[in-house]
Amino acid sequence: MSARGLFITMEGGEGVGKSTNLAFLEHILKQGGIDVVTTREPGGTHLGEEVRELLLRVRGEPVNAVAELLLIFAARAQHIDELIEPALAAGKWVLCDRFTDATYAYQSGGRGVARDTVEQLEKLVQGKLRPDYTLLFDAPVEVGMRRARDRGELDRFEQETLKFFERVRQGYLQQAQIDGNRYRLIDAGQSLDDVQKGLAEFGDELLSRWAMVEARQ
Ligand code: Z5A
Repeated sequence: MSARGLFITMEGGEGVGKSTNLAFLEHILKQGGIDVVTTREPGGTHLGEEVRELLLRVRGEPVNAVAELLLIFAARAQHIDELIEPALAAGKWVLCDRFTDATYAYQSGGRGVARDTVEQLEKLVQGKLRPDYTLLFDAPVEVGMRRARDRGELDRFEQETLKFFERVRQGYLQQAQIDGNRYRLIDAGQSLDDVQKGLAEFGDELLSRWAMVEARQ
């Protein structure tokens, strides 16, 4: 029987390089012989991708912060049940572009929803499921905003203000302090080469630890 897979999440403000580096880490792990599933939030399932479209679309009316929060957790419940848990149980590793740390950072830090409300939904929807590792890509807000804007049209979140993204950044850094062991803080303001050198070391470290776990099975 294979061991339960690892659940690794990539987090950070917009444009910090999560998606680019998720693909890079996936490549390293696959080369190391790991069966990897990549996914994202909101999204990852048909239902989740439909919710993502609802959340990101630019709308004429303001979106209530609790409505936004509940949509995010609705998509997450489906994602866990349909994709994340079955993959982990089958010994696959799941690399996820954003997860609940994003909810603490955006909905609590950014929008001002009480932390306690997010905690309650986290317990309800996830039970004991938490990421094994979280890579937090941190860069000055202007850096990420510039990279996102260089890509063209902005979605509903990307149209937020500098102040909003400053609160999001602080929300993430606060998360990393609360649960320090799980996080790897990555300076995403460095060149992509330097970011990926650090990421390659992290990948090698995980692969050696995994080899020990497998040897014990
Ligand atoms: N959201 C939420 O509010 N609550 C939640 O619980 C969850 C999500 C789960 C969609 O997420 C929105 O959902 C998100 C928050 C909300 N909105 N925001 N903002 P998303 O992950 O799709 O959105 P995103 O942050 O806008 O993703 P992104 O813009 O695709 O950013 P990224 O993945 O971090 O960056 P990237 O695409 O890898 O890189 C951006 C560009 O920079 C690209 O051209 C790269 O080649 C370049 N890049 C990357 N790294 C470097 C370095 N180091 N140097 C130079 N250039 C670089």
